[in-house]
Amino acid sequence: MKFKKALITGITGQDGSYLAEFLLKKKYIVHGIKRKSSSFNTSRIDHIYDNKSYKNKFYLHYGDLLDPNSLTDLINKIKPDEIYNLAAQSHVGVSFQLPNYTTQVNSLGTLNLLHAIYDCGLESKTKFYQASTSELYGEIQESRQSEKTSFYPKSPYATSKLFAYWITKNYRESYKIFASNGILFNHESPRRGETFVTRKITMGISKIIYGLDKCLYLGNIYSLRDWGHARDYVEMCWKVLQYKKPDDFVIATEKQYSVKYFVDECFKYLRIKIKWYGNGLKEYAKIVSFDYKKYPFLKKNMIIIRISRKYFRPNEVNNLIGNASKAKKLLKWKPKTNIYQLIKEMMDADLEYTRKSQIKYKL
Ligand code: NAP
Ligand code: F7E
Repeated sequence: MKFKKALITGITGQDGSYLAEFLLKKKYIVHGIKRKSSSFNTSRIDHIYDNKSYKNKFYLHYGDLLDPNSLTDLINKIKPDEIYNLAAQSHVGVSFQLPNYTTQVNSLGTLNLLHAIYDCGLESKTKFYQASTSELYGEIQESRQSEKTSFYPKSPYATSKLFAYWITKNYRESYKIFASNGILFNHESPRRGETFVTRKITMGISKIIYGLDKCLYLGNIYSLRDWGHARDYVEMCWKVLQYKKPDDFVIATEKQYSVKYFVDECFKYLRIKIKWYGNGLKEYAKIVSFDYKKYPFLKKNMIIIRISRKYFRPNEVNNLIGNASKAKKLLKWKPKTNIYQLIKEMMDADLEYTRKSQIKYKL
């Protein structure tokens, strides 16, 4: 039997790790590109690498989206059936500080990959998935954003991804490459980077509960997002490439919540009562009541959340909610995880992680 070969860029990231697991279960041979780093950057995929049943099925290669030679060499050698381009400088806030670098990786990096497919003469063999984003909608032009909604990017990150979206379409039209965009709304998990807001909240609360920190500082808590689970969304990345023709799809839960609501629901799940006071930069939340035996490091009236100017962006995307009707109809999309299940999974994982590191810390 001939197994399909997939090449994943960004395999060491949140989505890359879930996608690798998903494709291996589907009997793919999975190749991943990791970049050179001065310390280990494979913690999200070490369990796959160490799994003996994936021997000769899972390969890691050094490469970088900014090094076209490394991409052409790998694509030529592997001749993948499917490429998933998940690598990116993916932090919107950071993109304001690194606009040039973000543009090189996210825009030119995508072009480098597409052109490598063309250079290797694999236009009719290799399908290409581009990790596009709801950030393209930025200043929203329609109350619910679909594939037909106009884009209005509001950050260097979103602008760089706009180029990547269009160059993917260009290579589809010009060279008949099966190249598709998945326009994914925010998706989170216990593997989410710790500087994205959901993980920052679940990790921050866990540290306070175990006495390793005192207060969590946030930016715009009134920002509204459509949050799904990364595990559900990588299945859709795969489905986008299994569709009968290359196309663009919005993937979203179609439900919207504020950052403040996410915070409130985390505390509700933990059965810790908090109360908000003040407004603007002076808004804060205090602990009102909790189980003293369960949470010995907490104190009544302790200020647990404060707002910091540091986490506001020069240009904010205030309000995103997707319309995923097309994916629902054509790809049979149905989100499996709601926000409460997501919060439970993230809180449980971070409490356990922090409990273990606290023991290590004390030793
Ligand atoms: P992530 O956790 O930040 O992972 C990004 C990955 O890209 C990491 O593996 C990183 O390597 C790699 N990378 C960065 N620069 C690179 C370069 N120059 N060459 C090669 N690899 C490089 O992101 P994610 O949340 O998994 O998101 C996956 C993709 O979907 C990204 O393109 C993101 O922009 C897009 N997206 C994400 C969301 C979301 O809500 N998560 C929504 C829409 C679109 P290191 O591990 O070495 O840093
Ligand atoms: O911010 C607000 C912040 O950084 C969400 C990336 O995966 O999804 C992600 O981009 C909201 C923003 O994600 C803090 O201002 C408040 O309004 O978790 P985030 P993002 O910017 O939506 C899209 C779809 C992608 O494509 C990106 O790759 O939360 N917020 N206080 C905060 N955000 C952060 N990071 N930290 C705060 O303290």
